[in-house]
Amino acid sequence: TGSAPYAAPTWPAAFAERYRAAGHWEGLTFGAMLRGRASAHPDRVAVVDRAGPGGTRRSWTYAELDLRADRLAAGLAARGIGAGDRVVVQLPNVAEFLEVIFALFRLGALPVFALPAHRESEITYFCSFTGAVAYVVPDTHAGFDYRTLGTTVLARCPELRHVLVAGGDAGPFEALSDVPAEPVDLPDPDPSAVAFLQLSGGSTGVPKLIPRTHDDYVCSLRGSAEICALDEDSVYLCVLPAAHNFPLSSPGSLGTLYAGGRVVMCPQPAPDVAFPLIQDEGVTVTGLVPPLALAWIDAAPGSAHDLSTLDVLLVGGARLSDEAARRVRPALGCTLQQVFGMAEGLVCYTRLDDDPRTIVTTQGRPISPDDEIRIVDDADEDLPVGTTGHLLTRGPYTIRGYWNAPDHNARAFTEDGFYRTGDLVRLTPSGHLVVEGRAKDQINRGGEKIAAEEVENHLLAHPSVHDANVVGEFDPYLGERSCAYVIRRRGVEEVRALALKRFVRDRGLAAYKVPDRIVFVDAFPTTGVGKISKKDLRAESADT
Ligand code: J2J
Repeated sequence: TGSAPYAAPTWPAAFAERYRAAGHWEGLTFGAMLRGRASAHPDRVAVVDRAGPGGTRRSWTYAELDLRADRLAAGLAARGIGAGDRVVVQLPNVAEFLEVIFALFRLGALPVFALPAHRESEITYFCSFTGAVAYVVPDTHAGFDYRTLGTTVLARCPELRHVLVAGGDAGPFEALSDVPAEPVDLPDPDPSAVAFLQLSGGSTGVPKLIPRTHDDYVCSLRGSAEICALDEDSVYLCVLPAAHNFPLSSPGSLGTLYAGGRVVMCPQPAPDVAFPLIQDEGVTVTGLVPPLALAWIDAAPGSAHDLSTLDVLLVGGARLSDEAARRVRPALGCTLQQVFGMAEGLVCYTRLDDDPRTIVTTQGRPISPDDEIRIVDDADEDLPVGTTGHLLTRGPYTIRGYWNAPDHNARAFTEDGFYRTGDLVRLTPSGHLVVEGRAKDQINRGGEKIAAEEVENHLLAHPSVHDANVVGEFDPYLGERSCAYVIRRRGVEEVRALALKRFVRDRGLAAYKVPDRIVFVDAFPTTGVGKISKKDLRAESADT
């Protein structure tokens, strides 16, 4: 089928050999992984959600999920979707999310993971940049009609042939539930091939896409499942958007399936939705970003729900304060596990048996002994242990380059293949990492990443905007929120903050990227060499 040529830098042969020899790459595809679990324990429940008619409970066994993936793969194949094709998947936390991605894995087609919050700007970019042939959406979710988005995107992306709708009313499009067909024989894809494209938090004008292979991702799942002590009795609550790397793989829904456990899809992260699910489904483990962890800590003591099955709460995506970390066990009665990860690869966990101080004050240590860590200064020189510097990393599940982005790759990776994370960290004597800050031009809004440049470009499109700079500023709940400093253009009608926010939103940008605050200024502070100083802007915002 019509897969456009694409380039994803990969591991040099010597590294690939080493990773295979060490057993990091086991040659297992996602499709074969599910098949194996389904034949070992067909009747165990794989996934549960609340997306049945009228919000009722649904539950699929491993055998059912496996068969559904086969049937959907056959139906997609009949529509001309095949190996190498890209398919943008934008689903909320419903069981179909797993059905769709495993069907695509079986075909060797590449899911391109979008978040439910993404809108026209992001989705048309993903579709056109990847040359996607299909786009999978819910009918409606959280009050938004994805079919209208489907219509817009279809009109703007000539290579897109199918919009498939999961849910009650497909509108002008085909219902996902009408696609499945009698299973057909499909060759198992090459485990070293790219399996999907994950989204990068980004620090540039457009989001970068992350090519992950079966081999490298399964390595991360296996390590995560082990470190988080998952087994067949584990029940993982998927609270964060299912496609995000954290709830997908750390250990996430895929790590849970790897371990033969049960995934429970949580439609909303609020305690009044999640707590009843924990009680009714006997949830043992889940993962949250810090602001949600705080909301749960506050809600748990007064809650009528029994949370006693919960053993482990993973918190990551943004820095958890020591103070909040200390409150997890008293409030929720479970072990805190800090996780510092990235969609590009490297994931660090505190270990369940680490001493309480390490659990509260560090962001853990890498999954694999073959994760290589360097902490360097601005000139890429290694710093003494304990000194804060730029984190560089390389390893069996960390990418060697973004998808189709040679110029950016030259900056984002060292010549010998280390990924420049953009994080400022230090190493404790025990080998744990502490995240001290960030050097990348990104805002971490409670775990949701915003590339400053992407938002600046949208602001600059307004006729009354002369120049714009977006920086992060302190927020007591989110940790960080976004603030846009804007210089207005002279001689044209003055734009106000509210109108400018609406302008950005109307350009089809995800709501979390719309600046929380807009400040109009006459000039930006500059550095000695005349470059705009974001550091000074951040300091300025702290004073206002
Ligand atoms: C400080 N900053 C953190 C932490 C991520 C597991 C968990 C999280 C992600 C994720 C992930 C942090 N303290 N505990 O993919 O598998 C910031 C860093 C990092 C960036 C990556 C996973 N945990 N961060 O958050 O790709 O700046 O992945 O480089 O969205 O989040 O963002 P993302």
